Amino acid sequence: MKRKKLTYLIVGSTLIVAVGLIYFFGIRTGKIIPRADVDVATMALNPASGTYQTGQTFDVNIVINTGGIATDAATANLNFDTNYLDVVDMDATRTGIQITPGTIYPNMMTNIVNSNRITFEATIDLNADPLVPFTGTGTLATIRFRTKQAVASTNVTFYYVEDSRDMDNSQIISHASDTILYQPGVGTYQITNTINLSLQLQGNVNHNNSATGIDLRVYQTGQSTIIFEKTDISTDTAGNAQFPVNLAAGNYDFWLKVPYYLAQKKTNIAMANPLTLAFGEQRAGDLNNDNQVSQSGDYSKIILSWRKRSTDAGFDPISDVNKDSQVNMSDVQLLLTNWRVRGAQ
Ligand SMILES: [Ca+2]
Ligand SMILES: [Ca+2]
Ligand SMILES: [Ca+2]
Repeated sequence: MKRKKLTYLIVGSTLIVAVGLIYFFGIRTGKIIPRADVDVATMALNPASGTYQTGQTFDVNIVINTGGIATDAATANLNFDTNYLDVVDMDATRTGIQITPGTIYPNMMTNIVNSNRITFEATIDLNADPLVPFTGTGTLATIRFRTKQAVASTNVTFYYVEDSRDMDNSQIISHASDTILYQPGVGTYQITNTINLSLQLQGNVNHNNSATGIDLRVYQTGQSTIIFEKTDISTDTAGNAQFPVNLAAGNYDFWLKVPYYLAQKKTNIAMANPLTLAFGEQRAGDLNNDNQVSQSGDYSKIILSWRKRSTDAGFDPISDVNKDSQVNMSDVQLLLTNWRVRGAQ
């Protein structure tokens, strides 16, 4: 039994050494392609994310990393959403839309944008002798996008089926003629519009139109469902505020409530970039923020701080309706200009 075991051991070891030697010399003579040619290369978009204004252009590089493997060719097939993005033609001498070639594969084979599909294919210089493969990281090509309308996110994706040599596929081909691309990356981009908002605070004797905690609600025109809301808007002393929104092209109603003032609404406003929303004078006196000026909660609040100055204990700045640092008849008079008025719903 012992002898039998020893025989097995010797035969087994010999086989392992033999296979190892065959494999080693196979690689040396080029008859065996090393298994290093697995799917290790990457293709990605740089930048892979970003926020851009409507109507703006931005460049995205298609970046290849061969994973240390010598390569001869690469094909990128990308899809994008034509509702939000266009590709800018970078070659006026050729019909159709072209992107900008990189330099890592100098022999461009295909460069065309059809509808929502970008196809770019290039190889190493096939006339070179010997051939010079590309190894490393570099830009295959650069896409210039132009944004069309605002959206929270829109994707640019590589069409990719592992190991498929189909022309529609994204691939990197090694010098040993293997497909070596591993799952490529996705680009995700946000497109925004800028709103330039302005307002004045009624009766403010200091002409200081700073307001904080302003609530802006946006509806599709004529609808009652809030599709966008921002509750933390602050204006500067001139009453101006600027902020981005993700509102697609279309018409909207804008409802605005400055704390302690009656709400206002602007209806059927076409989206633009930038969009100017001049709300004008905000009517004072809604001291309890129920969007109407009345006895309970508004007038009654003024009485609690009656004749107090800002330096007095118990002075309530909200009751100082005209912002002159004291609560008196002037505040009541200003409040009475909006007596029983309700703000926009
Ligand atoms: Ca062209
Ligand atoms: Ca009120
Ligand atoms: Ca006052």
